Amino acid sequence: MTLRFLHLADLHLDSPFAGLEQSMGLLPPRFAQASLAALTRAVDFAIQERVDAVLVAGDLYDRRDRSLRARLHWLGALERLHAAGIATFVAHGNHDPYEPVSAKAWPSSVHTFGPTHEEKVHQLPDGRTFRVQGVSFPQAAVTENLAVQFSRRGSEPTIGLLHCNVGRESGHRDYAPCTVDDLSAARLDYWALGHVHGARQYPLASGGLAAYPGNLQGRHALEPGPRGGLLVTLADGARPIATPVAFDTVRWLVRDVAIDGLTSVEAVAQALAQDASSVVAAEPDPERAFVLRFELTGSAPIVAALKPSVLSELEYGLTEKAQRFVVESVQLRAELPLPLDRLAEGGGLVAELVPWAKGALLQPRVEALGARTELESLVEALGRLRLDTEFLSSPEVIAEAARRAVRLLVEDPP
Ligand SMILES: [Mn+2]
Repeated sequence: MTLRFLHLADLHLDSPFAGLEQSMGLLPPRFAQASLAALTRAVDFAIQERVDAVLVAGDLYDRRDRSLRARLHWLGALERLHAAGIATFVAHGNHDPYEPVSAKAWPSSVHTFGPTHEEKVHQLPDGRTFRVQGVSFPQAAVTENLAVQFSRRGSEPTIGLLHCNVGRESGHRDYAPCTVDDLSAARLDYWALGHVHGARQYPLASGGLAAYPGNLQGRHALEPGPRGGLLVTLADGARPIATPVAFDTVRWLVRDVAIDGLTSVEAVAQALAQDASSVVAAEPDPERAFVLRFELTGSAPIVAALKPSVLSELEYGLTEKAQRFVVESVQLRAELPLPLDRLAEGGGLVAELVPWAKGALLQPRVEALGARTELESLVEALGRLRLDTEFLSSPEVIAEAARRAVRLLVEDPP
């Protein structure tokens, strides 16, 4: 017997984009409606693929007040699935803790898990049967391990639906913490997880699979790249297969643009416009738009002209004309070049420091600084400059110290 599910989590419906508040008025409506449009795409996919069920592992809504627009859009999605004969299973998370009233308007094909763990045995029209266990967050902050409440109760394929933090991932609130071993011990076939916004898959020692699909639609620059759900196939005697499917209608990307060799702000603007065009041109889906964060890298004298106000102008200039992309920000990571070789000609301490400075500036990882003798001579050189050397505990710190030492020498030669 084979079953196919669409697994979604962290829809955060009607979530505003972070970092675009200033330019929201300039944006085409698709940017403000991205999270809702992504849900529409997920439902289109579920219907087209004729999946056996849709599993939703919490954080349907972004805010506790559950905007009416989000609720109506969610209801519309459920009604379409219902009309297509597809059951939906829902467990709530920390952004949308369980409220009995919320599910009242939903169609009868929606199975909502309450704040007490339970199992639902579900039979499809053709007689195939599977079990879904789940539990919803009763309030936002759940500190107990909910995974230990789950365990296999029958031979039918069994799925666990849970919003939780596996392995206590940092960057996410440590709610319903549990371990991969806890998940394996329950001997379920598949764990449909929610909470962690990056996609993760954990093959379990029990033979099962636990997975986070990641969120349905990226919401800021730290959620870049494709976002969507998992198409899960459960077949007898095999580990489940979970295949990512992108549903995001607006994709966040962080773009590195090297400005070495560019000699004017206009040239920088052109480089950014060109990079944005290449992103759009490489996207096969004409409906997908982008939010870009540019990071200017490299080393060029033009850095001196790239003041914060100029960076904002670059940002707005690009966004104004955009239909398929907008710019969240233009960030300066590039450095002013230092006249190192000329400095070295002078000999003495400066010449001694130049190779270090080059290493620090040209090799960000500073592998060259790992060698012991070189390290000692740098510390000695810095000591002669009367810089505090006690804190030189890592290659990165040494690189930064070398950079400062060189700046000092440039500004105030010995
Ligand atoms: Mn979430």
